[in-house]
Amino acid sequence: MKNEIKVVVTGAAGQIGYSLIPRLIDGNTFGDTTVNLSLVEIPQVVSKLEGLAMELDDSYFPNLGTIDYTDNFSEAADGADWFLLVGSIPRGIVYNGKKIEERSDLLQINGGIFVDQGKAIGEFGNENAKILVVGNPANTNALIGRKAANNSSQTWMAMTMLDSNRAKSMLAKKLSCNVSEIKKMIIWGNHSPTMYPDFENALKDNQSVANLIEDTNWIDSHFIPNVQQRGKAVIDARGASSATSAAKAALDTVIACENATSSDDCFSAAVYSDGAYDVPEGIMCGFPLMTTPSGEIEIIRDLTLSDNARSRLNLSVDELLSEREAVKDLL
Ligand code: NAX
Repeated sequence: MKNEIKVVVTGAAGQIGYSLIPRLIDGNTFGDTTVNLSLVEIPQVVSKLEGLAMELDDSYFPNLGTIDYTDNFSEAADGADWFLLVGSIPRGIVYNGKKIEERSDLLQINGGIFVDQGKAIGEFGNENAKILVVGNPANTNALIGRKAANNSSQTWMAMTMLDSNRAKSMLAKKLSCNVSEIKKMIIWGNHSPTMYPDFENALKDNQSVANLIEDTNWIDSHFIPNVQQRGKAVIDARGASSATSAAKAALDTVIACENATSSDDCFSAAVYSDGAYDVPEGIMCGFPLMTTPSGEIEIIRDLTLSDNARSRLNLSVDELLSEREAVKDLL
C-alpha cells in the first residue's frame, strides 16, 4: 500500500456519501495510509460539501490528508488512485422538465455523465487506478465509463457487493451461523432484479450451501427473489434507498481489492467480460473475483455452473445486452 492515496467520491453530498466518506479515512479501509479526498458534486449542491469537510476535520481522523471539493470532475480526477462513482440521477426525479421513470431514460441520462467522467479518468487518473461504479444502472454506467476512459491499465468495476452481503445475511440466518462463515457468495450478472445469487457455489464449512439447505422451496421462493428485490424492500420500509449498507458494501469492495483474497473465498463485483464462463465479451457482468498477492483483480475461472444457474445467468446477461443496445450511441 502507498503511504498516500487520492480517492475521488462523486455524489458526495448524497445519502451514501455521508456514510461512506468518513470510513474511507478511519484507518480500516486503506490501513495506515494518508487519504487525500476529492469530493465531487453537481454545481447546485457542491457548496454543501463545505459542511461535510468541516465535519471530517472535526472528527479526529489521523489518516485524513487533504480535502478538496469541486464540481469540476477533471480537476478532481487528476492523479487519483481510486474513484467511487456514487453520483447519478435517480429514477423518479424531474430532469430537464421530464419525470424520469423509464430505465431507458435513466440509461441515457446517466450514460452521458459517465462518458465525461470516463474520459477524465482515462486522461487524468493514475495508471492502475481502480474505479467502482455505485450509481445506477451501475453495470452499464461502468461499461460506458470504461469505454470512454480507453485506458487498459485501469480497472473498472460495478458494485454487486451489497447484493452479496444481503445474500450472506439471509443464508447465515437460515443456517444459524455468523455472516463471516459464508464464503464464495457470488452474484452473477446485472445489479438488478435479474441478478443470480449463487447458492450452489456458496460455502459454509467448505460445503455447498445447496447441500446444507434441504428446503429447495426456500431457495427458490424466498432466498433468490428476496436477494433480487431487497433494494425495493428497503425503499418500501425506509422511504429511501439503501445507504449505510451500500456504503459498507463499497468499503468492502475497496478492502477486497486492496488485500489478497484467501484461497477459500472470492468477492463479488461486475467486471468487463472477456468471455469467461461463456458470458459474451463486452458487457460488465458480475463474476467471482480474486485479488492476487501482487494486487491484480482477476476472474476466478474454475467454478461450475449447474443448468439452473446457467439459465438464470443467461437471463441477466440478456438484460445486460439489451442495456448495451440502448446506449450504443454512447459506446
Ligand atoms: P442521493 O440522491 O442521496 O445522492 C446522489 C448524489 O449524487 C446527489 O447529491 C447528486 O447531487 C449527486 N450527483 C448526481 N449527478 C452527479 C454528477 N454528475 N456528479 C457528481 N454528483 C452527482 O443518492 P444515494 O442514496 O446516495 O444513491 C446514489 C446512487 O447509488 C443511486 O444511483 C442509487 O440508485 C445507487 N445505489 C446503488 C447500489 C448498488 O448496489 N450498486 C445500492 C444503493 C443505491 O441504490
